[in-house]
Amino acid sequence: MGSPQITENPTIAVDEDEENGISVECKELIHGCRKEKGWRTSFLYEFQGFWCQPKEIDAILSFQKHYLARDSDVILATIPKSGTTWIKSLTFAIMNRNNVPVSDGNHPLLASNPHDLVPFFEYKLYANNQNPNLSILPKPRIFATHIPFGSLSESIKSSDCRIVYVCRNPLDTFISSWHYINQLRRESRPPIPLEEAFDMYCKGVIGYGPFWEHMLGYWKESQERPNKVLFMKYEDMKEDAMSHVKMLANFLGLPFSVEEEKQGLIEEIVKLCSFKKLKDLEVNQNGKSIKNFDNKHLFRKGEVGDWVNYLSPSMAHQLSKIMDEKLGDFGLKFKVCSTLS
Ligand code: PAP
Repeated sequence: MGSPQITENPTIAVDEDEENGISVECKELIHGCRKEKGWRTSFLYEFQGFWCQPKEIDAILSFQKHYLARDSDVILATIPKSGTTWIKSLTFAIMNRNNVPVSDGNHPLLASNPHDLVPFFEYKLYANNQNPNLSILPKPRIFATHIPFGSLSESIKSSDCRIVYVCRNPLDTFISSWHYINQLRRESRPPIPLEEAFDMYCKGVIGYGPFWEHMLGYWKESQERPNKVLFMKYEDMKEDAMSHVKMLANFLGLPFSVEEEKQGLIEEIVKLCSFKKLKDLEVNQNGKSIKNFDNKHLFRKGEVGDWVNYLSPSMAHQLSKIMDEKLGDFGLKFKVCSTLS
C-alpha cells in the first residue's frame, strides 16, 4: 500500500472523493505505486515515471488504450502553467482562420475559453471513464495534453500527426503553479507554504513532473524529429510573438500567404490571443471550463521573471543549479536565468 512513511503521517489523510469513480484497474495500480504528498490532492502517485493524481491516471489509461491519432491531428503539449492557454488560442486561431476570420466579432475565442475549444485528453475527452468517438470530429483535430512524451499513445508517435510543445522557465512555472494550486485549494484546504511547495518542486514532485524529465522528453524528440515536434519557449514567444506565430503556422503546414502578411493577419492573431485581450473577456472573468477550475485563475500576470518577487536568492540559485544539472548537458537553457549567474 504505497510508501509507509507517508501513510503513517497523521497529518495526511486520503480524501475519499479523490478516488471516487475511478476504475478498479486504476485503484489496483495506484496502490502499488510510490506516493508523495500532493499539491491539490492528498497524494501524487508515481505512474509510468511521472507524478500524477488518481483521476488523471485513470483518464490516461483510457487515453492510452483508445486514442487513435490521425496524420492530420495536432497535439499541444505542456507541463502545467507553461503557456497552455496561450498556445491553445494561437493554434486555434491559426488553424481556423479560413473558417472564421480573425477579425470576426463572433470569433469563438471571444465567447469561449481556449480550453473549451481545444480539449485536453486527460481532463475532458477521456476523463470520468469516457471513451468518446473522436472519429466524427472534422479534420484537422486539435487536442492538448500534459502527459509526458514517453506516455503518449503509440499511434501519436508512429503517425504523422504533429506535436507542439511549449516550455517555460521553471522559476516562473513554479510560481505560477504555486499561485494556481493555492487558488484551487482555497475552499478545501489551507494554502501550501511557498517553501514546502518549493521543496516538492525541486524533488520533481509536481503534477506530470519532474519538470526536467517532461521537458527533455519533448526536447530530445524535437531534436531528432523537428518535423514531428516543434519546441517553443514561453519567454521567446513573449519577446517576439509575431515570429513565433509565423513559425507555428509553417510547422502546422498552414503558412501565411504574402497577402495575409500584408493584411496584418499575424499581428491580429497575436492581439486576439494576447494575455490582456483574453483576460478581459467576460467568459474568462466568470466562466468555468474544466470542472472546479475558474477560468479567471488561468490569467494571473502573464509575465516573464515574476519569480524575483517570491523566491529568495538562495532558492533561485538552488533551482537554477538543478536546471543546469538536469538540462544543461542537453543544451536546454532559459534566458531568464542569465540574471542569476
Ligand atoms: P494550465 O496548464 O493550467 O492550462 P497555463 O495556461 O499553461 O495553465 O499557464 C498559465 C500561465 O500562463 C499564467 O502565468 P502566470 O501565473 O505567471 O501569470 C497565465 O497568466 C499565463 N497566460 C495565460 N494566458 C496567456 C496569454 N494569452 N499570453 C501569455 N500568458 C498567458
